Amino acid sequence: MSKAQRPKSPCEPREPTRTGMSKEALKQAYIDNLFFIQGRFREVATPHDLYMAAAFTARDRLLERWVRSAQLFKSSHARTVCYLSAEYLLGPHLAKTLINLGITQAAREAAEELELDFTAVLEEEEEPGLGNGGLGRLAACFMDSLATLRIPAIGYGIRYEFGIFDQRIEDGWQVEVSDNWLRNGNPWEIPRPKICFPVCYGGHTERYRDADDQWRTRWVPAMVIQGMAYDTPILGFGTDNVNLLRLWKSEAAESLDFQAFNIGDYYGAVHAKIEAETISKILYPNDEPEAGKELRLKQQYFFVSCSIQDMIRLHLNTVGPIERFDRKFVAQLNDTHPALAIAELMRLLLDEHGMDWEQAWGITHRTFCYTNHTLLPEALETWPVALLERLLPRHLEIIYEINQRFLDQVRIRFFADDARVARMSLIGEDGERQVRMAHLAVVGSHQVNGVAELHSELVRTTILRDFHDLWPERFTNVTNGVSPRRFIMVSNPRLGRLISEVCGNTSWARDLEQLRRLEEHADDPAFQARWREIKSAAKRDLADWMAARTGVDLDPVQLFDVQAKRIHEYKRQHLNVLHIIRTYQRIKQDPNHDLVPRAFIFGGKAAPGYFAAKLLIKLINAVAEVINHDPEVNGTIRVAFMPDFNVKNGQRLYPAADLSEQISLAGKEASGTGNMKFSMNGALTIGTLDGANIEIRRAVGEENFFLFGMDAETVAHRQAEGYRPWDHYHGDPELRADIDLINSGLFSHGDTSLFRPLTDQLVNHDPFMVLADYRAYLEAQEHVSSAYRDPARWTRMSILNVARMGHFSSDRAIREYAERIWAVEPLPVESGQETEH
Ligand code: CR6
Repeated sequence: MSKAQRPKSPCEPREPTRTGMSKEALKQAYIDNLFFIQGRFREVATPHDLYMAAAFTARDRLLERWVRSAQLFKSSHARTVCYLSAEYLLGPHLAKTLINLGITQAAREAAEELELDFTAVLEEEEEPGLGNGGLGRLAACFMDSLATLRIPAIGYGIRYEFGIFDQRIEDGWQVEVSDNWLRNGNPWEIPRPKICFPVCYGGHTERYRDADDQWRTRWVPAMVIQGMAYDTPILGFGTDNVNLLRLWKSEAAESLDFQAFNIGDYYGAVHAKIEAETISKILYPNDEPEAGKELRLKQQYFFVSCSIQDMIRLHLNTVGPIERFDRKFVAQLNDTHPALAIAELMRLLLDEHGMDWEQAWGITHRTFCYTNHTLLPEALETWPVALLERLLPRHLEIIYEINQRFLDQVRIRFFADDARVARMSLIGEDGERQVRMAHLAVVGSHQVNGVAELHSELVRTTILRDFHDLWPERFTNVTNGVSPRRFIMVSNPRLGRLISEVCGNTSWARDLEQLRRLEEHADDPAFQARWREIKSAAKRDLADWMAARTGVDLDPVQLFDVQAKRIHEYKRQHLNVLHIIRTYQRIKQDPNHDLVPRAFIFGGKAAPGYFAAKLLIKLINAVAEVINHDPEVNGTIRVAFMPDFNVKNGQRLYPAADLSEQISLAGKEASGTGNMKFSMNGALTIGTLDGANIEIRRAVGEENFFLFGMDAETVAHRQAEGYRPWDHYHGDPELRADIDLINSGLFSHGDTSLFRPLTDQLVNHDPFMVLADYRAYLEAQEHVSSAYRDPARWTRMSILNVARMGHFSSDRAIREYAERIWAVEPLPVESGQETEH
């Protein structure tokens, strides 16, 4: 009798079926979860039922570790990081959770024995799109790394009912479809009906004398709603540490409902409920002016108020007293969206806990840190004073007081410098009076960081220069990173397996510097052949997917040239299009022109209200239509637009890319993280000296990176002296021919006006200096082509790119935050059962 068949003796330790990690336990758990949670059995289960059963099976194992983590964190009084972010772009949970649990192989085998298509089960998951782009994805990578590094942390955010819209392409135009991601239920979250907090809006403030005869302020709000917690456990890789992502959903405060019902105002009660629920209804797309978006401000306050109240509750339940709050928690503001947390913590300490200003300010200031993610003036948040006064009158008073005390400091330090005082004030006085959220965030934080070296430098020397003059020690840099679990292991399992083979095991995935060991194989022809086969396989997968979704045939022999990121003028997708048009014209002029065959692949969403970006999508698709159907091109080049670029689709793109387009105007992209994801998957970069490109180039070696274009300093000079795109248009016949071809109507069925807004903007204004970098870009693309003609050379460069990307793990970034900014230590949870790690 084999070991598996032998009945267990009652004294032999049994593997718990509900949370066991063996294939047998997983099979049983799977069937149980299909039946006991969903009332389904194999014969009638839909693909979604099958996915849910798998998700519950993984979740049970998360919860078991979560309880152990929570108990340890509570008893040890560990210092905890609270990451405050309005966005989390998590991506699908299932595959990542299995990897982090170390049971991917066992789960696959269990599925096969149950005659399930494991890949189809994974595909069934709809991702939570609770973010716009890089910033939200960064928050998700950071949550993954915090758990992997065993640092106690809570991520706080909003449980949007509708995340970022789904993108469809119709007649070449972007069409937005609402993202009803909760429609079929969310197996990864646990609702916490008992963890809810009141959130107030409107009304007025009153002065009164307290029991000790001290003057105090009280806020008499006009409206109260409540926020309820939904918790998602986040497990680290190769550890049993589980952290919490706590997202708030808005709802009507029950007492109010009943009150209205009692006095007979049934419709009023229903109305209040709808109004309350609206607050966490929808994620706002960025790249659109916030002006007048009152609901957005309500959202921001909603989630920070719930989060700060929750932190205080947790603190008082464990260590207390309130005076030691900042020893228990450090709170990171992910951009200025949560900056009202500073005023909210002050309010609670002053008005609810009776503290005096100095003490409350000391705690607040020691609690918060702020990350800036943009230099673009239109993305720097400000809120009209009048709106704050109406919605959050007490917070405005507090902001005024913070400002007054702060400006007194400025006046002492910089005597009689009124211009400086006006520049630094938390209140902008030009035009309608505005609260400058970045200034509030800097004044209320003890550390401020940018997200790449160049960006941090520009933060210090441009937008926050005055603040840097005052408090140089407050400013620092932490270059972004991405999770190698998500962006290698989950996205590119073939590459992951090869790396594990070279490194001997999977520990590289939490110690990414081990990728260096690939270097010794960079010139080995056999290894190179395997490397190329992995890339080709990913290209075939992508080609199949694209053919099925878009009808465009891509040939894996072509160089896959990919630009996938939000569509924005500063990212210069139009520069890429001009190169495509140039290539097309060369083919037309000389069909025998010896070209490296290329597939130009784009992906990205445009903000629904950003016309220029939407027109760019139309242009890409219009150019694709003409080129892909031109018999003279004969498939040498192809242009394709991947619809609905999100984490899941990104996972199809990164492994398949040969070339990564990182071509923003220098000084505009704070960091970029797509640049890291591509390079980690063996794509070479064509890029400017912008954001983290600079550090990536330094890491992988200048000879393994296709650099072009002006640097940030040159850009600043040229703009200062008066940049005239017109001169480039007239001075460069090829450039002129490319732009004229767009204007000719060739790509728009003869309509010569369709793309005029775009070409006129380029020729007359060109704020992102596309024309100035055009020629350098074409030259760099020539270098790309000649390198690609030499497969041994290209493969070597590709291997070296991956080998040298260790620095860009989000684990490294989190280690820097932990050591330099947060002063937190790992707290390992005792390991339970054996896994694949
Ligand atoms: N849009 C930056 O533009 C950066 C991420 C994360 C961005 C991008 O360069 O990599 O943040 N900024 O730091 C904002 O969202 C404000 C982004 O994603």
